[in-house]
Amino acid sequence: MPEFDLAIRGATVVTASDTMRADIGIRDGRIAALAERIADAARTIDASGLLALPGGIDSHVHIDQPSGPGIVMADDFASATRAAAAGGNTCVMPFALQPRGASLRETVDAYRARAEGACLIDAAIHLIVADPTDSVLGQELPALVADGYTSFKVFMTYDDLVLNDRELLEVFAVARREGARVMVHAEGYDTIRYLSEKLERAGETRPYGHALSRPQTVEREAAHRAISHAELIDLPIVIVHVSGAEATEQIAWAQARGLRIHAETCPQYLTLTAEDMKGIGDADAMAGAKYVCSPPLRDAASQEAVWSGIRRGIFDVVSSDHCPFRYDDPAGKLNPRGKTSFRWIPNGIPGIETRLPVLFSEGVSKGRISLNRFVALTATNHARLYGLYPRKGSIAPGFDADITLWDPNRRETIRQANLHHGSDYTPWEGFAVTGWPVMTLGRGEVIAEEGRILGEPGRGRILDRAVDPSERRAA
Ligand code: DUC
Ligand code: ZN
Ligand code: ZN
Repeated sequence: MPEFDLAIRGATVVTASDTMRADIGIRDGRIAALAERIADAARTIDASGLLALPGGIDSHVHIDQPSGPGIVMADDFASATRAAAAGGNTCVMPFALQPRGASLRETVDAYRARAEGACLIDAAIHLIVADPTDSVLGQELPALVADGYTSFKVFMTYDDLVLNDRELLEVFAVARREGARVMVHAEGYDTIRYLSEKLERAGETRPYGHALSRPQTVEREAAHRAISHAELIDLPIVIVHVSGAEATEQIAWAQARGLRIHAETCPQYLTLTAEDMKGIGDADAMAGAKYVCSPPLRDAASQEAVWSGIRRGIFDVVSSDHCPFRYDDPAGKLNPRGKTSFRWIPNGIPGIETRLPVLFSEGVSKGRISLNRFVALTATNHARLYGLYPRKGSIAPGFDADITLWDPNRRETIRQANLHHGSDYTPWEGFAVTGWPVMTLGRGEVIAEEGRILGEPGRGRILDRAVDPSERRAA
């Protein structure tokens, strides 16, 4: 009887801290050994010339999420997790969004039921707290945290989601008491409304108006406010999808004060700009809608500021913020109201399958970040921030055998035709990359190889998490 179910031989194993030539022995879906040479296995994969990376963890994705009247998200759990696996990921973290007036418990139960049996890779569910009533704060949230939903997102904008300052403080206080992780969408509601209405009155309704309605001051002010609230409550928070220089500056300032402010950015803020929203050179005046996301894309100077923040350790994670809508679809970007004003174009872009190649190519291949930092930004830190470590996020004995075999030299061009998501476009159409996922293994099973999906839909597990007891403190 061979000692291992599977051996991966000849790869260069990369973790957040080390790079080593080692064989990987896998038993019962877990990494059982890491050694120069391991014993016999029932099956062997020759990975000579490839990197073995911890499978990507994408801790910020939107899947099958309610998106407003008449608007339908382009991915369900099956298509999103297929695309994720093809792009080298082994775990995603989508959001159960509480509609105002609804019970958080019922919301997450219904959302989880849609995920169960549909996912190709593992998933852990965050909550979105949109209606922090007394019973949500006093009963539902503490019980849900105890049940393994240990992270939630709050919004500082959007009619149906915005929390006022008092509500933010109340949610932060519950998170502190329960040891939960809070993610903050930092953009100021009133300023966006003021600017949007002013732009519309002036006839600026193009998709590009979206960028003008949410300048960096809007994100900077909200980031500062969230940081101040977090300081007051003494709660570490994650400021998500940081788009530009000004919010980055606020976070650097907070961290220099010794505050535990974590930060996430996304490949779109490193590679695309607001100019893309003008649809220049495109016969279709609405083409800029493909790039409408929030916070909006910025400029080249901001890209540099965010890269600098990544290099200086200000950012913990790079997520996709995959929020997919179809473009040429009345239930997507080109919905009837969206054609009348940027205000009605659903916010979000697809990126679950392209996150790793884009970041690897622009980061590692271009010499901006090390291989180890890439692993930290795309897997290890996600697991650490959201309670999946030491089950996921590294390659070491005891971890789930979630591994991506990566060709660092492979040149590819990103094409919608080759992607697996439900959207009908990619913002990175024609984008050339160096570095590509060759094979994705989830808990020791090959689930994607060279763009082909091999694993059975429904094999992915919905993961519960536990809080770190040291994070639980009296309010
Ligand atoms: N926030 C997100 O996190 N994703 C898409 C749109 C948004 O506002
Ligand atoms: Zn957001
Ligand atoms: Zn998002």
